[in-house]
Amino acid sequence: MTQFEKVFRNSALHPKPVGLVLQYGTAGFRTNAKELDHIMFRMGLLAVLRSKKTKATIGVMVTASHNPEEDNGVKLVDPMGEMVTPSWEEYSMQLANAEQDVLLTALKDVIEKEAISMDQDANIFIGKDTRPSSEKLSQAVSDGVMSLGGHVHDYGVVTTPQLHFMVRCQNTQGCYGSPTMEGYYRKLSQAFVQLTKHVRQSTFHQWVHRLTSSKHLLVDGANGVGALRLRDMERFLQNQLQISLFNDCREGKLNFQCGADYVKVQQKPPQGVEMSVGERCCSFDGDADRIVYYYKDSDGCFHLQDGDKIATLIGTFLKDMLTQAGLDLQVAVVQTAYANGSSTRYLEDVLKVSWCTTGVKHLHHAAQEFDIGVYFEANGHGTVLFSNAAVHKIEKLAQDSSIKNEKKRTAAQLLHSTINVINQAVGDAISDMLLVEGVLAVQGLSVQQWDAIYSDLPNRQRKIKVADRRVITTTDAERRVVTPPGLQEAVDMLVKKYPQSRAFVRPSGTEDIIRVYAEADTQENTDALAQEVCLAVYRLAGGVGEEPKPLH
Ligand code: 16G
Ligand code: MG
Repeated sequence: MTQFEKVFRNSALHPKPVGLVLQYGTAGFRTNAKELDHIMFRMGLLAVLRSKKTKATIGVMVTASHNPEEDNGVKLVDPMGEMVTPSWEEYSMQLANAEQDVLLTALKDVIEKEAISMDQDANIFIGKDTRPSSEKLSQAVSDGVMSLGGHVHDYGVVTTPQLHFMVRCQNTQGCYGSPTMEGYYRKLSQAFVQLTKHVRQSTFHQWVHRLTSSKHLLVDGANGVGALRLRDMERFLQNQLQISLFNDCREGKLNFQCGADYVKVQQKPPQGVEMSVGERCCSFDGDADRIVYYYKDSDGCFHLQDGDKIATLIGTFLKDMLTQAGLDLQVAVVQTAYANGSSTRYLEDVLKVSWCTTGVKHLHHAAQEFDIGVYFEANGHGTVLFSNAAVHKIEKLAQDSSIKNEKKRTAAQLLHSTINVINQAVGDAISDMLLVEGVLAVQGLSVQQWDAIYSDLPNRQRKIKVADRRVITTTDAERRVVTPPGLQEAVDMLVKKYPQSRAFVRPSGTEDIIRVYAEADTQENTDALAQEVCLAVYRLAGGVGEEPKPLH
């Protein structure tokens, strides 16, 4: 039987419902798990082609992140651990949506367009989250890979960033680390222990003072894979961090009233976490590639420390360390239009700020432009990228035993530990958490002091249904509308009415709606602005259903 005959035969075991069309969204296919069996098989096929094309290991992660438990999805991982290149998203849709009888034609078309040598070996790493449907769906990915003669290494239940890490380790022949779970835990925790070692040297008194409180962290695992894998990691952390883990999969439902998305969107603490006043808490999302921090003050008020606050903490720390180490490297923070205006104002005074379109793949790409690129979406997706030249300079300085200036030597070593604690393949809740904890400890900052670096402007996000969301096109990192005519002018007029205000409008990449964002000096003004912008969208971009109403 030829390879293609085998694919044809096996594809019948994972049939596509006739007429079903699915889109590769901002971060892969994602929908109700019942609709995904054929998609998984076909993504297995595509991963084999991508592996043959790049002559490298490719990853396939089965997860629907923060979506409800009954959904599922799939993300493809490119050789350096980044998300699959956008030109292949097209192919994934071609394969996903080909009816059963033309699947082979669609497959051969990709092979031809990309001039893929089918004699080349293919190696695929597979991971999955904790959803009940993930087991069967990841088996469908394996079937797809093996039908086309690829080798499978199944990592089982892992976080999305762990799978990205494995792919990067494998394709750098171990330079980035060892492609095993133990390799991941050891690399990150050793770097974290190194980071916190400097606390004792540099700020001994503060360290003693905070000995009990500063090491303690409450973690909401969203009842997902992040909780399981963080448990596994604890023993590697040598008591340098004491974790109280909640929503750890034992009772609650995945992402239900908990997790990073719930906390960010609802702006309130998750269910199931017992927070005391001033205690540092964080929430992961369902596949642990997002993190947000928060705490409760003595008046019982909830304070959210989202991706912007994390970027600010890390960006300014890196800048300080570079100055102390005397290294001439540029640090930039990449933000999207959702970044709170206060964070931008604060950051622009201290380092370079760059803008890009929503979605991790865009931020990652933009951050690669700099010696050190810190990127975070407000929703908690983010990481830090170091160019090869930056890694080289930092490593050289950290190992230079001739440096007599202790401050300089410590700064170089802290930078070196930062490189190793952060997962540069992709935003990683566990790795981001370790870096935040390390930076807070080194700088002797409490969660309140970190929060006080700047105060967020009140903000509001709304959704509007229109007949066709493609009528709205944007420019300038989605901060300005191009079409329909008149809409941007209307937004400009409205923004002028309120102090410190800003608003923008963009079509969602994950839902069939238009998103509206507004911020201003007070919550009242913010809500009034958001309402007026919603009305402008409704009137000028073909709103459907009832006119948007004020929220309160
Ligand atoms: C996806 C993206 C996230 C982005 C969001 C925007 C990844 C891994 N995830 O969840 O980065 O913020 O989409 O959704 O890229 P929207 O287009 O519906 O606003
Ligand atoms: Mg996620």
